[in-house]
This record gives sequence, structure tokens and C-alpha cells, in this order.
Amino acid sequence: MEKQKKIALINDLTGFGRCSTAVMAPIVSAMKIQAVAVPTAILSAHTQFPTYYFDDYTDRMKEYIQTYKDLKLDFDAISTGFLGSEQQVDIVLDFIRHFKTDRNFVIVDPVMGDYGKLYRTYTKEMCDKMKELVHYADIITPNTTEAAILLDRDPASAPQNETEAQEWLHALHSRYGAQVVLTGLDYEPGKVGSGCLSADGGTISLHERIAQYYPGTGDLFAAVVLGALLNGRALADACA
Ligand code: PXL
Repeated sequence: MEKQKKIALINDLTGFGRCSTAVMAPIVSAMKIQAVAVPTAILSAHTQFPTYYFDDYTDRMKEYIQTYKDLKLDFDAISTGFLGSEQQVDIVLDFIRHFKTDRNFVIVDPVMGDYGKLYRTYTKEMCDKMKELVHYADIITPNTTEAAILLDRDPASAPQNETEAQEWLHALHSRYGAQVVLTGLDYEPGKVGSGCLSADGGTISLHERIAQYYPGTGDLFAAVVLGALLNGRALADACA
């Protein structure tokens, strides 16, 4: 029998409001991959709500992760998302150094903000540390706000047409060396979409816009891409 694949989901655990681990774990499970949750923070509700309880898990992560070192687990992919503190990046880098092999890959969703603004628990220092982490990724999945921050551009700027979207994809690839999935492309009336840059080149795919804002959509998208990649799809196909 083929061994079931497993991924480390380094991300927060949020109760109310669908995002991060709560969204990603069921999706990858349905795609027949075991989700191994590594919590970065525990929140009662996500940060788009006017109030939430935020428990930064930094101090407990080292001991939590030690179990996986002791059990000599091997992961088929390492995925990172929302981080609770600047110091957590060093813990995540240690995780990558320990568990990265030539048979797995690292996918970093550089969660920092959306719609031109940082999430409320993020600081400028955390964004600078996030840039450090992104250098270790094989694949990155920023939205346009996060891409702008990674490129030291105005966070409220975004590609205004397909040529600019391709330029953003190539700029991210040349600065960080990773394959790129750029989400939240929003320049054509009635449409939204994503761009993807892999060894096969850059592909933009737009689809019909749903006139609603759903926090956690990026997490859902990242989970589907991750599951599809582990199930043997090429990156552009996984994004489509
Ligand atoms: O989907 C990104 C995200 C993840 N985790 C938490 C969030 C958000 C976006 O608001 O608040 C806790």
C-alpha cells in the first residue's frame, strides 16, 4: 500500500471565521494527505473581526516541534502561513533546516495583509523577517498587497494589466528565487484571478468575480494548490 503523504501546516488555529489551519486541514485531508498542524498562534476569531483573543504560541513551538524531531518524521511538504511574532521566523527557519530534504518542498504564504493594509497583529519588523523566510521557499503565494511589501513597493499598489502582472511575477522570482503564485489580481471589470510563474513560464488566469470579501480565501487557495502539487499536478495546473 502506498504510504499516505503528510505535510506540516505551520499556521494559526482560529476558531470563528474560516481561515488558516481550520480551512487548510480539511481540504488537504480530502485530497488524501495528512495535515500535521504546527500552531503559530491561537485566536478565538480572525483579525478582521472588531474583537478577538490572540494567543501567540512562540514560546511553546520549540518543544512542540521537538516531538517531530524525536519521532524522525519526514514531511512531503512544509507549508507556512500566518505567523504570531518576529521570533517565530527563526523557529520556522530551524524547522526548514531540519526537515527540508531533496524529496520535499517548502511553500510559503507570506501572510502579512490584504487590500493595501497590514493585518492588525503584524508589524514592519515582522514583514522584514518574513522577507528572510521567503528566501527559503520553493514556492510563494502572496496576494498583491504582500507581493508589494516583498518588492518594497507601495502596499496599496497592484498590477493594472496583464503586462504588469507578468512584471510582478518576474520581479518576485528574480528577487527571491522561488516559483510564484500571485493572487488577488483585480484589474479587469467583473473578474479576479491569479498569476503563476514556474519553469514553464508565466500564466495568468482570471475568472468571474463574486461580489463579496471572504477572509481566508488565500488559505483555501494555497491548500488546493498544495494538495494538487502533492497529487502530481504541475504548478499552473494546480492553480487553475
Ligand atoms: O487568511 C489570512 C489570515 C490568517 N490568520 C488570521 C487572520 C487572517 C486574515 O485576516 O486574521 C488569524
